[in-house]
Amino acid sequence: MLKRINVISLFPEMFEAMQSGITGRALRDGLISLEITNPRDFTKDRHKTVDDRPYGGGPGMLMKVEPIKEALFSIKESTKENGTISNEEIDPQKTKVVYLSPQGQPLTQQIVKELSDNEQLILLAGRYEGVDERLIEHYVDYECSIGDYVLSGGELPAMVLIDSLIRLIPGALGHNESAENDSFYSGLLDHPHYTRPETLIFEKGSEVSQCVPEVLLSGNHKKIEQWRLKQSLGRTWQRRPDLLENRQLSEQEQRLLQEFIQEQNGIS
Ligand code: 9WO
Repeated sequence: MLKRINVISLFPEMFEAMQSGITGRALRDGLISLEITNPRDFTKDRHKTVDDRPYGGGPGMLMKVEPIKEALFSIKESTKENGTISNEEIDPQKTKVVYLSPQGQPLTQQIVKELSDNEQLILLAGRYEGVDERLIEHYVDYECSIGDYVLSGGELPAMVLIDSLIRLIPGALGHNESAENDSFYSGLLDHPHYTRPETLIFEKGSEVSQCVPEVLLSGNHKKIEQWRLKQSLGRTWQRRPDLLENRQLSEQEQRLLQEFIQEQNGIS
């Protein structure tokens, strides 16, 4: 069970964004603690230097090794002394250091679940062109990517990971936001959603109007549940067929998907 998330970042202010919404409530309720450590606070020169030149030359800089090392040590020391906010101890065997980078393993809901089995995660958010490889080899347990694009640093990916981790903590979501209903919980994409009004007219004076699917107004909860599952299966088949390759479909699911495909052929 995850109790403490530490982040090593040169831009601690960015993590104030976590104080909003579901993550903010979970932090205020003390379900988990989030602390940011700035390597700049561990520099020893009067210019507080946090970058250094790469061996081999070329443009760009790397993060200076010493301040990251010191930041990591200080987190490990404070964990020994304090454990969590509620003074429970943290098992050092259940601590992982995670580096966010485009070279890492792709992040999935399954990986988020596995990472949430630790008691403490220390996330390293890189800047510039990254960190010295030996630092990764020696301290980092898991290197993880949130997608195939380059950003200016690991902070946003770290926040993506933190958000997905906090959603899994019991009590972090209200009854109306249960994790079981989340897209990907069942390995499928979400079904479409509708709210009031029952008929939407997008252009004034136009005949073109959009209605809510009949079944959702029927009050027949069994039928509604079946329709939603069918839509989930159909959309996954249309948009992300790769997700179905790694998932066995039950007899009912196969039948619903066949119906979806049939109905679809009727339309186009
Ligand atoms: C910057 C750069 C500039 C010139 C030539 C090569 C270069 N590579 C990089 C680079 O990859 N910078 C990274 C910036 C270093 C590690 C932190 N940064 C980062 C992390 N960008 N994107 C991520 C990231 C992390 C997780 N998932 C997706 C993207």
